[in-house]
Amino acid sequence: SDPEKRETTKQDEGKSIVLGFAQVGTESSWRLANTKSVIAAAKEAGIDLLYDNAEQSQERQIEIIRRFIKQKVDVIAFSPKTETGWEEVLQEAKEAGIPVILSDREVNVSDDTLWTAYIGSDMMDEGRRAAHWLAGELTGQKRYRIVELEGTEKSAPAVGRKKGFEEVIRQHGNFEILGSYSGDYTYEDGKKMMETALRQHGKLIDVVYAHNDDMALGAIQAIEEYGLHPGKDMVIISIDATRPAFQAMVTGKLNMAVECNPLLGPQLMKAVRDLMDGKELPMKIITSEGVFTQETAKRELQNREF
Ligand code: GYE
Repeated sequence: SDPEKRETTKQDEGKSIVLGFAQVGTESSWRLANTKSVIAAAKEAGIDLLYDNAEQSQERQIEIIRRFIKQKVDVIAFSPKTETGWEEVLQEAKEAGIPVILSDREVNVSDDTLWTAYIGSDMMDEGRRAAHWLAGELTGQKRYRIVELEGTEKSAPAVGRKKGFEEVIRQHGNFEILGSYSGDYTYEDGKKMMETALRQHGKLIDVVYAHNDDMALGAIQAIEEYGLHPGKDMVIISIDATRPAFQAMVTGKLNMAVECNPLLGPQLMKAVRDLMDGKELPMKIITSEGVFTQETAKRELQNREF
């Protein structure tokens, strides 16, 4: 491109870019790794980061975004707690001319021009991958009964991971979902939901599908307290594949984890810079991910960065 014709950017003027990041909470290992990644990447990229945490309250998250708009940050990024309820505040950002990047969770708004780009995983595909693994593993005449531990109600990962999983499970005749429970991606919620599931269904449960590692680990604890062996008496699968999940696979208590990469900081900073340079961003920047089992966990554990 012709450097003469390029508009002067903030960087040319020696001013640094200001990014407002409204984190959703501190609910999981995934989230902690994500926060670290964003903070480190901003520092590395020389981007001024205004960071705040909504601690699982959508109201607070909206307040934080409103404050960023008032402060006239250059770009806003956030991980929307739920898919819905964002129209108003996103409209305010748009009117203020501040582009918004969705980090790891998508929104459901009628007007797609209210956000600029989504950086994160394909949640439906994660659910599908969990189900494909199950279907390959549990074959034969037996009917397998599944308990599903869902993440935050109406959050994009909970919606996608449920939909993708059920889509594939339905194609196989030997599975049945006994019950679905809903928690906030925390260890404590996972444990409580599993205690309820065990009270209702006891030994009938063959499989526990948790929408994230922390809930799976809580469920593992509940199953052990109930006197059963997670990973043997019941197949336990989860999503994220963080270090604690790898450890649980190594000790044989977790059977499989679908990877969801939280280290989105570098991609986010690149997107912010590109935006500030006047480049057009792709609407969706999707991370590519793997699936891990007890066989591969041991070798991979040492390489695990989150
Ligand atoms: O899987 C879960 C977390 O939005 C992708 O939120 C993220 C999810 C992640 O708390 O552990």
